[in-house]
Amino acid sequence: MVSIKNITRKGKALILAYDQGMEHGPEQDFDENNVDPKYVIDIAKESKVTALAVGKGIAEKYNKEIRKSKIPLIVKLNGKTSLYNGEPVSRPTGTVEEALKLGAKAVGYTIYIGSQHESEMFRDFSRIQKKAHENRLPVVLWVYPRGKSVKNEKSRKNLSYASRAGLELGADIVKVKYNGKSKDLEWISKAAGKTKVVIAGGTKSKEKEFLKQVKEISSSGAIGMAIGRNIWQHKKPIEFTKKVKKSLKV
Ligand code: FBP
Repeated sequence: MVSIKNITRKGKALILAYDQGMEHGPEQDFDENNVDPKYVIDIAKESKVTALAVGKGIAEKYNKEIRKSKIPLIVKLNGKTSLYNGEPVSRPTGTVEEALKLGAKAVGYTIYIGSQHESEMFRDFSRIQKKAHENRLPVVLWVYPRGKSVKNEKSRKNLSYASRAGLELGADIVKVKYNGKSKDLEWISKAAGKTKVVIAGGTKSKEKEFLKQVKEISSSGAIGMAIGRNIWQHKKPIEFTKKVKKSLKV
């Protein structure tokens, strides 16, 4: 089995996610500070998260800064923009060989289960997963139920379907959303079997509410979280990340 120890600490994970420039666009998520990848790499470094997830372009252009930070790198190998309006689909934008050259300790990939394009995404992902494992690289799979046929993206049924699909597709870690119900998360984590579960952060919420959720998540079967906006949109990201780490026991 491929080990996830390079992107976790004591079996726990706090991944700093920074692929929103592609997924949502700079106008929606960024300000004068966090539009600069260097600002976010510095947060990763100062707050000692267990890994930083970025797309190939940022991993390439900021490779010197990322390597200097010593934060384990996860290179996302697919992505799409929010300008696209059809049934959700995300196709490869990079390869495992490129990720290895950039010094990646894992690769990341997004799949929308339930989309009409699900089978294409499975086919693309199976090639990436195979290549990554041949090179002992773990795979983190963002699995989001989405598309015309998905009525509720955050139902227990669909979230556990996502975590289970991640296990069956060969992901080492699945990243899924939290629906606010810890009992559901216990089931979702169980459905993932030996594949570990991390939870996405979501849109920026009030600090107190967010930290309460982090506590629930850490005691409901997930090994941690992959957070973006709630950290790098925070006015004091390093102090805030310390609190998150404490609750996650990272
Ligand atoms: P956040 O913590 O900012 O929600 O990031 C998690 C994440 O999975 C990102 O990696 C990704 O860009 C984004 O959410 C996708 O969000 P969605 O497709 O739901 O808009």
